[in-house]
Order: sequence, then structure tokens, then C-alpha cells
Amino acid sequence: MRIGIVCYPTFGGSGVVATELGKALALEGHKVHFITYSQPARLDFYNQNLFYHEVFVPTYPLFQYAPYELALSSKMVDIVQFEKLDVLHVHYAIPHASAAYMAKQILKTKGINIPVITTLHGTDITLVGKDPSFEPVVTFSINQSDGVTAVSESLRTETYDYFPIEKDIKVIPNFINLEKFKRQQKEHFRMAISPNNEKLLVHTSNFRSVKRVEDVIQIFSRVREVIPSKLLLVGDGPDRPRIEKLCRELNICPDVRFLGKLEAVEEVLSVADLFLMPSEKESFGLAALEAMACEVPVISSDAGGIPELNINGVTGFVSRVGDVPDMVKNALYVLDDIHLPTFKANALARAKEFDVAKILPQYEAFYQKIIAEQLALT
Ligand code: GMT
Repeated sequence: MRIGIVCYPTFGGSGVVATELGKALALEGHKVHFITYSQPARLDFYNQNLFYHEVFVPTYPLFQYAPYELALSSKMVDIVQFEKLDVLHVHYAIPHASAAYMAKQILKTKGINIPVITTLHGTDITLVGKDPSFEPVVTFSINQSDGVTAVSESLRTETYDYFPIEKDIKVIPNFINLEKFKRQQKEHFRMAISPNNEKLLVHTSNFRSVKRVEDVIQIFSRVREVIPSKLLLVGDGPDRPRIEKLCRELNICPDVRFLGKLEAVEEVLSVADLFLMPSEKESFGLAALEAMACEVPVISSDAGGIPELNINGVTGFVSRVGDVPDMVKNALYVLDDIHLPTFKANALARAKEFDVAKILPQYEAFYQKIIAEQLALT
């Protein structure tokens, strides 16, 4: 198939999923065309089947806000026509689904019926999409998509709860490349961080309020009182200054390392004993899946789709959002050397259920179904 993928090119979960999907499809022999405003962060290898088309937004003194969505629609029209794409797959509804709708209408006037598939990732529904500034457009463009997928049952349910959606939403969960995300021998790194064999706790996020990074710090601070441990924080974002302040107030700075945005997260996860994800909202929790693939158990909240991934009492524990005491209790249980090896093995076994090799055929079958349905209409 010739597939167009539209996504955010950043480190965010939706962009990562879209890019890894495109890479996996290219390895299967499909021609994959990324259409974004810059090179996707994970589009880091050459493959003859991978193509990248940059969306350029001209500036003009009249524009207080550059009309990215229009430039994106125009680029989609151009690439669908020139590359003879079979399907457009847009990740994250805002503004990609409405830009695709516009492209589809333009292409119709040229006698081309391009099937559009929208994948909902989370905040496009649970946070930003619900805002009255966007809701009518989000509802319309989801209903106008030829196929819609969501990354968890929870997100599917929330979408129906919040929006008058008439379309069938197919759940295709996120996936993991187990070749990249696997526990590696990084003993020198572990020795440098925890010279006295302290336990290593890790949190990865974009440091936005939905991630509740303060809870991460509170959990760590109380765990550290019982078990000698260190905390590694990967990522960056608006809450970081507040988090650094909290670490100072709790007097735990020597045991907390801010590593910033990292490309090779798997190297940090390879030395970790426990992953913390106390999020307020989380449609799937890709960062937790990455940790589990590196044999790291997860202490998480019960937000959104996390309980579909992190099996309570098996791959870690799930607590109610904000229940820090319960998360501390569970973290101490998992970190106990009697329990830790079992949780690590269970985390890996669960991650294997989300192997890209298992999930990719679901996307391919869905593309074929939607393309066939559209062909039948013409
Ligand atoms: O977590 C974020 O804030 C980034 C966001 C995104 O869209 O880039 O992630 C969402 O999509 C990921 C990939 O499908 C999911 O694994 C995350 O759970 C989801 N985040 C939220 O729902 C908050």
C-alpha cells in the first residue's frame, strides 16, 4: 500500500506511535509518506520505502497565527495526487483530522476519493478536544473520517461519552519494538548512578500537570526513607521548575537526577527497578509499556487506559489517582528483593503482548478494510 502518515513530529506519544508505525510498515514493504512540519524525532533511519514531506507555512504580516492547517491540507492534496496514495492516516485529531477532511473534499473535486483514517491518542479527546473552542470541529472531523481508531478501550469509551460520535471506533492498542526496547547490559551506568546498589526509580514524561510529577517526587521521597534509592527523571516541560523546588524543600536533591529529553530512553530503563506513572489522565501509557519491555515493573494510577496495560498485582500495581500512600506501599512491596524478580519477568511478558509484530497486522487489515469500503462507493 502507499500510505500517508500525518502526525506531530515531536517526542510526544502520538508522534512516537505514528513514526514507529510508519517505520514498521516500510519494513513490510509499504511505501510510507510522512507529512509533518519537521522531521519526526524517531524517523532516524534510512529505508527506501520511507519518505518525508515537510509542510511549510508562509508568513505574512496579516497573519497573527500562521494558518498551519491550510498548508497541511494543501500538502496532503499534493502528496496524495503525486504519490498516488491509497490511504491517509492522521494521528491526533487536532488539527490533523479536520485538515484531512479539507484535503479529501478538494481531492473529490479532482475525481480522487482518498480514504482518511483518524487515530485518537488521548488529550485530543480527554483534554484539548473537549474545549468548546475545538469540540464542534473535533466531533465533525471524527464523524467524517472513513475509519477511526483509538489506542485503548478507555479512550474509545471516553470519546463516545464526550462527543456525539456516530462512527464505529476500532481499538488498536499501542505497540512496542522489542528490538529497541529491551534490557541492555549497562552496569557501568548503574554503578555511576547507584554506587551503593541503591534501587533506581524512573519517571518519563513531558512534565505537564496531567502527569502529576509532584506525586512522583512524594512517592520517591517516602520510599527513600525505607529503602536506599535514587530517582531518574527523563523529559522536560512546564512543571520542571516547580518539581525542582519541591526536591529542594524535601531535601532529596542528591538522590534525584534530571536527565532532560533523551533519545535513548531504553538505556536508562535498562538500569531501572521501578517505573512511576501517577498520571491524572493517560489514554494508554506508552512510556509505561517502554519500561515494561525493559523489565521494569510499574506503579501507576488507574487513569484512562493504564489498567488495560499495567495488570494490578502482576506487572506492578494500580492505585487511584492521587493516592500517594497506596503507591508508596505498593512500591515498597515491589522493590522487596523477594518480589522484584517476579514483577520484572511479568512486566516483560506483558510487554510482549504489545509486540509491534502483533499489532501491525491489525493496522494493515484496517487500512485494507477502509480502502475496500471506499472503493465500493466509487
Ligand atoms: O502524554 C502526553 O501528554 C502526550 C500524548 C500525545 O498525544 O502525544 O500522549 C498520548 O498518546 C500516547 C500515544 O498514544 C499515549 O500513550 C498517552 O497515554 C497519551 N497521553 C494522554 O492521554 C495524557
